[in-house]
Amino acid sequence: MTQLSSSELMELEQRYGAHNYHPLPVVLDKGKGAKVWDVEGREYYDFLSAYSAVNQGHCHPKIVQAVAEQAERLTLTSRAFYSSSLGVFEKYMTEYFGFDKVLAMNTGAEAVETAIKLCRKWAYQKKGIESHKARILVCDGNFHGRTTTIISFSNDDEARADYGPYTPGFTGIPYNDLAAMEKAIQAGDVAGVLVEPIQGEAGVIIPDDGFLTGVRELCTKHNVLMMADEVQTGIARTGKLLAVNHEGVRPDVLILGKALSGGVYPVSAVLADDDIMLCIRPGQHGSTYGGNPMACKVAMAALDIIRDEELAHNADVRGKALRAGLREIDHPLLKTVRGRGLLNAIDIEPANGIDAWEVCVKLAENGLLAKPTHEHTIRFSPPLVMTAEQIQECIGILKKTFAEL
Ligand code: IF1
Repeated sequence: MTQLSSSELMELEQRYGAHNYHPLPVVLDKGKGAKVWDVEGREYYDFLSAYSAVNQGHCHPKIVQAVAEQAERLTLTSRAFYSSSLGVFEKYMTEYFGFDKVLAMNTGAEAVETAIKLCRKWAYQKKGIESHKARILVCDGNFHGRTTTIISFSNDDEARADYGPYTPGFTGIPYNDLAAMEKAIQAGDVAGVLVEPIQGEAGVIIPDDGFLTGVRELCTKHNVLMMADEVQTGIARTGKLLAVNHEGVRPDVLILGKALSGGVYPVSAVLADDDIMLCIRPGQHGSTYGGNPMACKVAMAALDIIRDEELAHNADVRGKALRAGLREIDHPLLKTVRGRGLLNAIDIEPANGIDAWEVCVKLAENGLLAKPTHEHTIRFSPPLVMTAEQIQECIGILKKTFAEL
């Protein structure tokens, strides 16, 4: 079979695929570590990491090996039967993250849905909230996925318009506002608070120091579940295993996805202690693929790598170097630089017809792939396996690109 060109492949997606995305005009064919190659063989640094799913780098040999071995042995049993992988994975996960129990799903959105269902069960069975009255607090600017319930409590019009009727039971409060959170809790019937430790989609919004500690204290004080969505911030992305670790906070419900599989296979999970997790009983929740043998083996390999290669430490050090390099760029288009670990963003001040999209197109031409989030923000979240030399090379590309703009 002859290899189709980039333009032919883009044409196919345009012609036969739903138009639910607007990708940069780059057609990727291969990946290794922090780099990817397009079908014409051009090399790029990946500064998106599939939205923080590829923290371990592309095609990590240990994950690929786990897939290959398990693919030849057993891929799916469903949860109708036990498997030789699931219990081993569950023990590994609960010890790794320090919770009594884990519930495995596939995508981030499913894990968030799982947390919401778990929270509601707990509200009625343990907290004693009147049936159908439980409310969950969510933050303005949130992004937790794309199911009908999750977009119901989004305030991004693009994500939610014309998908109604919306699921009730969620109350929005400003992000990073503990007073508003306490007031909303005091209004009654609040079962849980769903929070991103750093808001990714909103543009890498980092709350004030003490915010997560404050959420924890309010939740404890009012007997409300703190649910941390670490789908994007977790698994070493921000320089610690979890973003809540920056404040030494332990949520009641921990939601993981994306890099839990190193970008190889969809694996997500919810962790909680017995008092909460055992509120869901047989038949009340699940998924055909959730906790399948491939997922279990892939996730354990992905988490081994995080620990063995000290990727949290690497994210911390490389992130500091990246921000230092970005702050040396003195250019009217570049307004602000922020981030934690390797979850970073810059804000662009559009001028002379050049906006964030155009900056990303130019970066791609110079061999670095990043994507705007919202109109004026560009996220920089490379794989955590970046070496010191590679990050300096990337800073060079960034400097060169701004100099050309
Ligand atoms: C898309 C953003 C990233 C997430 C958090 C749950 C999920 C996500 C905190 C759901 C997913 C994605 C999905 C992707 C774009 C993306 C994203 F720009 F929207 F914000 F990562 F930065 N919780 N995030 O960030 O996980 O069901 O997708 O596995 O195109 O929708 P999922």
